[in-house]
Amino acid sequence: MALPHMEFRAFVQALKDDGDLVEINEECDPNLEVSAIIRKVVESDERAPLFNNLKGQNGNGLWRILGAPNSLRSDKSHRYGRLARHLNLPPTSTMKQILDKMVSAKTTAPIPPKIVETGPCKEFRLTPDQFDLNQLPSPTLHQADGGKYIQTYGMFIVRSPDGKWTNWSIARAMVHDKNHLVGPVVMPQHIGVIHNLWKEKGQDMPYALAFGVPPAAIMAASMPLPDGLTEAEYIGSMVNSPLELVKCETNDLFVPSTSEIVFEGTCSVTEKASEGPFGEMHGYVFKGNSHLMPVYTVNMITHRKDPIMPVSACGRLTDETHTMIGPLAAAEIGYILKSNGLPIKESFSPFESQVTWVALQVDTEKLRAMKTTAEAFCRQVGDLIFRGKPGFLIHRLLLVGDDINVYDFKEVIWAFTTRCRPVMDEYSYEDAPGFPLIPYMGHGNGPATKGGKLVCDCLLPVEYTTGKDWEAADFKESFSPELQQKVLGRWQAYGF
Ligand code: 4VP
Repeated sequence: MALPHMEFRAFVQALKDDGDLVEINEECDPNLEVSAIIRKVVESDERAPLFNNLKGQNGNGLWRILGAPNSLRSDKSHRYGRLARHLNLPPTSTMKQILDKMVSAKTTAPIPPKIVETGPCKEFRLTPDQFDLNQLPSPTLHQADGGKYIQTYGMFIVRSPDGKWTNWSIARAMVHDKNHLVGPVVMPQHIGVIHNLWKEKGQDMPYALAFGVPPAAIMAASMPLPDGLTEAEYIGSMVNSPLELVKCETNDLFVPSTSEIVFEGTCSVTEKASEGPFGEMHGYVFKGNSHLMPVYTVNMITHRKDPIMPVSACGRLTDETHTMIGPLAAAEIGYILKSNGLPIKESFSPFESQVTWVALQVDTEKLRAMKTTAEAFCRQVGDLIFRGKPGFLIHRLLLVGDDINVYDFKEVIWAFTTRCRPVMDEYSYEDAPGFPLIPYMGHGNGPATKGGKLVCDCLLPVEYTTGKDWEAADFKESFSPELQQKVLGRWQAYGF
């Protein structure tokens, strides 16, 4: 078996070996019961549940379900162990080590995938007369959802009509009828960009939807990489070996050979159906909130033996929409700023902001050497990020000094509340594209798709000129190292 980051089945085994899996052999109902369990799991950083016995499985089951595939662990020393296992990193890795790995492929040569003749994903093959998506254990994830959200952690594979760009991404989709899905295919997401290219040609867009793909692949599929970049090659470079892909049965797309389940078909450029509502990443499901979205026809399903369908029951903290979407956007944002010569050291999206913020740690020595002004610097940052796709989901960029660890929300919120003067130190972007899924956008007072964005300057003016002129009123900065050592050395003797 391949290493866990290269094969989903090996990843599930790695979680088991780590003591990070609960195998549930009792029958569970994919209609809400499975999701209620996953929700309890992610809200308490519990071990990932593997549902081996889904109601309706006998005869119609087809798949098992792995819930919470990339959520947090409660053991602080392995907090990001599930993310680390996606990338072949030690389970004790820090978020910085994980994000550094994700951007490592920026500076190495792309490694194209290797095409193989066949693979485990071809073990079983079902034509439309042999399946009914409504009869299969497609999960209902929140009671107000508009359908069965079968697609929350699978990877869509689409290609531009000229064949030059193959995009891998996650986008949600629900069951429409026995052989159709429906889901948002929207700008500026790359699946929306490529769908528009097919629409211009007047042809439906071929797609593959691969569930249980190599974990390294799903990480890259969740990162807002540049337009035109083919994720498969980026991942090859990131893991330093080519990914093995096999051709679909009914179109010319290629899927990871070890995928658990593959749907193949076309996404219509003309036919739409009602989609939503769906309990989303910000923690809400707005009742009755449905929209017309493109319909996907499923022409073929292939799968492994006893396949495992990964499911993200997203909502309130902390699930895959937080552990992946925010940090991976932050990594890309940090990379863009650095490669434009700006003195940014670290970049992270605090979960506590429901991943609507990105905190940027500034190298203030380099900032001072720039001899810039607060306004000019903040505008440089905002213009680069809020006008581009990687900043689409983010509504607040916080600039903080070197003394603030951006991976620690307690530090970020301290800097924000004490150093950023409301209004005067905030630079607004009312014309930038906005993320309609955030409740204050889509269900707020202003336009749903525009504005509501700020750069918040949490640097005090001296940090731009002469440097920090304060000491934190805390244990680390307000007492000499000798006194700190003395206190720590005698801590138990004091009676603590
Ligand atoms: C349109 C983007 C988008 C991003 C994350 C998510 O959970 C839903 C939609």
